[in-house]
Amino acid sequence: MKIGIVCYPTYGGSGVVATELGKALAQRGHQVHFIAYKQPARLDSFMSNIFYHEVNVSTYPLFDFPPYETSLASTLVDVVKFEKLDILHVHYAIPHASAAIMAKLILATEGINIPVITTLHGTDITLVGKDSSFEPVVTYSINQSDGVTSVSDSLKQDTYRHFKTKKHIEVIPNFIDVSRFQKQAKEHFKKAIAPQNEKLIVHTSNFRKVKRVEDVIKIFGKINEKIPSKLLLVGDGPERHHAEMLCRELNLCGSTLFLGKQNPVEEILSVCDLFLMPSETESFGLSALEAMACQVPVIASNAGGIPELIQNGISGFMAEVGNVDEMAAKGIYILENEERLHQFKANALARALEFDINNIVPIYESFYLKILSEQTK
Ligand code: GMT
Repeated sequence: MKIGIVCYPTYGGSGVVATELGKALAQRGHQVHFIAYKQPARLDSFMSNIFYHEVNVSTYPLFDFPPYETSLASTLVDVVKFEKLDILHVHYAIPHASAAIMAKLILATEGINIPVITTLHGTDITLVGKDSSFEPVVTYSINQSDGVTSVSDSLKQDTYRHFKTKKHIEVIPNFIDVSRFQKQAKEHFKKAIAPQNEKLIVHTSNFRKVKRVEDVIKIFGKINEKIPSKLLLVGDGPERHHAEMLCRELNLCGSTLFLGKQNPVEEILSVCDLFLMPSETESFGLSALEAMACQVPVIASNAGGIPELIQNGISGFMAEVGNVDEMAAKGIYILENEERLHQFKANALARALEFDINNIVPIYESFYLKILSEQTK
């Protein structure tokens, strides 16, 4: 198949999933064309059947807001026509789905039918998409897509709750290449940051409000009172400043390390003992899956699609959003007993293996074939 993939090129979850999917599809013999405003971060090695098309947005003094969606739609028309794509798969509804539908309508006037698949990732539905400034366009784009997928059942139900659509939504969960995460733990790194063999607790995110990074600090503070430990904060974003302030206030600066954006994150995760994800909501929680693939159990909120990933009391624990006492208590429970910690680590990896790339990519492939076969009916 010749597949066009539209995504955000940044380190965000939807861009990572889209890029890893494209790379895996190329490995399975498909020709993959990425269309984005910048080369996707994870598109870091050459493959003869992967192509990248940059969307250039013209500027003009009149434009306070460069019309990205228009440029994207025009690029899609061009790439679909010139490369003779079979299918367009767009990740994150805003503005990718509406741009793809616009391209589809334009191509139809020339007798070209391009099936569009939209994958809903989370905030495009739960936070941003349902806002009345976007809702009618997102609804229309979902309804006009030839196929729609969501990364969890929870996100599917959220979509039905917030949008006027009866469209079938296929749930295809996030995935990772578990083998990539099976790195040898970097013992010298661990020794340098935890010389007294302290437990290592980690959080990775884009430090946005939805991640509740201040809860991460509070949970860590409570765990640290009982179990000597260090907190590694990986990533960066608008809430970092507040997190730093709280560390100072709680006197935790000596045991907290702000590591900033790190790639590859698995080298850090593989020396850690516990992952904290107290988010307000997560449609899936890809970062928790990455931690689990490195044998790190997770303490998370019982929100969104998280219960579809974490088995409570087996690969980690969940508590209500904001219940930092409960989250800390469960963290202490896992960390205070070596045998128990070992078991949780093994369980985390076992659960992650269920979401291995080799199990999930064929589901996308079958979905493409289903959508293509419906076109010819
Ligand atoms: O808001 C983010 O966390 C980034 C966002 C994205 O689209 O880049 O992540 C969402 O998509 C990921 C991949 O499908 C999911 O694993 C994340 O749970 C989801 N984030 C939220 O729902 C908050």
